[in-house]
Amino acid sequence: MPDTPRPNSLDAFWMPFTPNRAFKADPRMVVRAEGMYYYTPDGRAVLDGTSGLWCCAAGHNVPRIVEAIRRAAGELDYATTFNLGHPLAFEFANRLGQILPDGMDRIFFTNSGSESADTALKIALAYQQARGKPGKYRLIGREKGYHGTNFGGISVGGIARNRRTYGPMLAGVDHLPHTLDIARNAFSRGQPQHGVEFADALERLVQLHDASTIAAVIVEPVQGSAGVIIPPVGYLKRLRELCTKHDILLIFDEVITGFGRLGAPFASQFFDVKPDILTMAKAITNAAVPMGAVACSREIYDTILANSQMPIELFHGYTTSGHPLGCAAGIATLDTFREEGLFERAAELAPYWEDAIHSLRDEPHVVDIRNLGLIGGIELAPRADASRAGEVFRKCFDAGVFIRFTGDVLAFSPPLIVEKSQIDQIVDTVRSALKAVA
Ligand code: PXG
Repeated sequence: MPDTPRPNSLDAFWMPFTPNRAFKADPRMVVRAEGMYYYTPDGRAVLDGTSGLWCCAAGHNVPRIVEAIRRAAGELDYATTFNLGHPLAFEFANRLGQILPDGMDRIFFTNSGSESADTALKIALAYQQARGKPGKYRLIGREKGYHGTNFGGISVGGIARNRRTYGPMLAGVDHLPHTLDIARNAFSRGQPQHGVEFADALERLVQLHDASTIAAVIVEPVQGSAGVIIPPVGYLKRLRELCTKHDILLIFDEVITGFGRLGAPFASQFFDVKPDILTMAKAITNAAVPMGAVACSREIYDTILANSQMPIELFHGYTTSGHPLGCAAGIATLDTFREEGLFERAAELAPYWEDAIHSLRDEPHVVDIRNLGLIGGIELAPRADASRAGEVFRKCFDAGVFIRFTGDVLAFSPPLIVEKSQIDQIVDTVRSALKAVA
């Protein structure tokens, strides 16, 4: 006899990036959220120190966004955007163009950051073909890079455990070195001073492969998933200069840095470095509806359209590209950011956040603290058995604060609506947890 399905059984849902056996033996659940808080089934409030997963930048269940989704769902549940239009998709693309770096206002919609990464890589290749340089096919990523979990993203990505199970992946990929250098840069406040020369590794890849074979370089302006790695002073500018010098496209994966995380709309504006292609997801809808997007320079869009031999210029797209609910949520999210001045708020709070997180410097196990904008990372000394950071995460949750951990790093990205007192609560809770772990 098969098991009778029980609606509350934890067996069927194969949870992503989760130790399923351990979680299901000792689950943590939330059933509701509002503003800065999640609520557990027994009604306990848990302060969200990580915007869900770097995504609820305006806090949870923002009434304006919830209402926009309700309205859209009642009006037009779905329409394909293949050979058919609906106004919200055009409106949202136009609105995104207003906050993106100048001239990067040609927008391709996806449903996630992973799809955005793969879409960006494909557009880069299509562009090189369209301009008569099909030999420029190589894609350059970076060690410790995270560009989602699809095959393009893991190929250019550099997190070993996300790659090793999945075979040879894309051919013609190489990697820049990562920029984490704790020996020289531990406890830097904001951008580390040492490491601009890591960008020069691109020169060596050009010598090895020749620029005539390289289509694009893709990097996260600030690396999140691999454990919060802040670019050294001057590094991104140097990378831009080298890409321009060698006629290589630069792709910024702004899935976590987009939408105010650093106190500017995008990291591109914060660092004053303009990529050719920029990917988004997560906070694009405040994560209330799954969505992603890729912004391209007009040069790229115009070149691909002008040189197409086929009526369809790019053979790529998703059934739910530009979904009405996502677009409605996205427009309401942009309205919320603007009316509540959330990008400015993030910039104002960043120094307080920096002081608060660096106050943990002398706590047990802490080997580095990294921060920029409203991002923070605390690296702990490794331990032979299970990760210390995982234990700190669980202790914090039990004490009413939700944070994120990855390997030995505690990661923080509070909603941009966070209050100073809530920053204090996050830091005090982490402090107690650090003292309590062996
Ligand atoms: N690019 C970057 C830079 C990301 O951070 C993705 C792409 C993929 O997005 P989707 O929507 O396909 O998940 C991400 C996702 C973490 C963590 O450890 C970060 C992400 C995902 C899961 C965990 O902080 N970012």
